[in-house]
Amino acid sequence: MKIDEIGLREVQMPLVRPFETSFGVTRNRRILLVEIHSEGLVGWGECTAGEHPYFSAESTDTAWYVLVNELGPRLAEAEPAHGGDCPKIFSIVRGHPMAKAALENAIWDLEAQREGVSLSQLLGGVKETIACGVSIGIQPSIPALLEVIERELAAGYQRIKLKCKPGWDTEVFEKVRARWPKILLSCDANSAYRLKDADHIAGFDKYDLLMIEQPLWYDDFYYHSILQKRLETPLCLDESIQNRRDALAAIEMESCRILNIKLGRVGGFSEAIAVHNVAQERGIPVWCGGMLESGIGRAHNIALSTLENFTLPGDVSASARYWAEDIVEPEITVSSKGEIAIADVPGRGYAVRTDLVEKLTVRTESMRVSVPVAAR
Ligand code: OSB
Ligand code: MG
Repeated sequence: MKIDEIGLREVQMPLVRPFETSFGVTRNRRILLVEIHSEGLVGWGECTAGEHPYFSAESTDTAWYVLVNELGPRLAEAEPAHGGDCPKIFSIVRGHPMAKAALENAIWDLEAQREGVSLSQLLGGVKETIACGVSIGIQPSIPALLEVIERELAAGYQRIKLKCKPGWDTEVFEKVRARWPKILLSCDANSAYRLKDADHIAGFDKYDLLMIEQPLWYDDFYYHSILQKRLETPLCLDESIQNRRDALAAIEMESCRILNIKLGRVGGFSEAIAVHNVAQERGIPVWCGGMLESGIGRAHNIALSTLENFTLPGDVSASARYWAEDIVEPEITVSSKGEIAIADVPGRGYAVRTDLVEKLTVRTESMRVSVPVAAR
């Protein structure tokens, strides 16, 4: 497709409540959005990099740099026919998967519109509704946490995930299980433990957790495989899995029994589908993770979650959990059964509120096709 313009912008969006993980607190999101104009259509993409390089090596500012100086010009010059062409176009650039995903996903978004099919259909999705869970940040106190869980269960969410870290784990699980013995409950440590904590983590088995997400180092398979042998509870890897090869290594080493797939972390839809497929072939269930996305990234997560092997509820929740006003319409809502219904319309299924986006924008850059990358 002929690309007329690639627009890059940073929007700043305050979260309705702070979100605390083992690596820090997020209050305001600085989100990069890309819009790709082609033959009268506009495809949108969201970069899920954090404000700081704490979840992974990328940040809003590293992504801006690599999008403007490397990825944007290469994509514009290459004129890809399909979203699936993007990984090859970007392959000279090492790393920066969240920056790559923003562009690749915008091309898929564009392609779905051009073909007149929903993004879910274009990806090979098979579901009409997807199952939703929530990720609940570390709270000031256990009573405060119980109140949040109460509210999320009343809203219909099918699975509760608790962020945890040393000092915010067993006592918390104990109180939550005492109140709700039967709910689907999991935890996510974002690499807050070390192998010397194995006995302590084995103590989590008592709480019948659906999974323990990324307890050890962010880039590890080997020590997770040792830990998994000592646990009844399945481990789930998030940070460690950057591509299909990682997924296969983790599965073969028995580092985990469940995979979290995030579009940004794996570099976009092509690699996300590849991870999904290899997990499915090996009988490993997957679910879609979240990165506190705006409605644009969320719409892409929803479409991805319609693939067959997304059999566990994802961290894909309603706009209102994050934003006073989301930048898409309709805003994303979750039914009282904890489901999001897939709209059978061309493209991503949620229109971008361009006036609001404009209001939230703090900087822009236009990457027009002019000089070939090789000649710059
Ligand atoms: O590890 O899944 C994670 C948010 C930011 C960074 C990492 C993670 C998360 C979440 C939130 O758990 C998921 C969401 O609701 O978007
Ligand atoms: Mg996680």
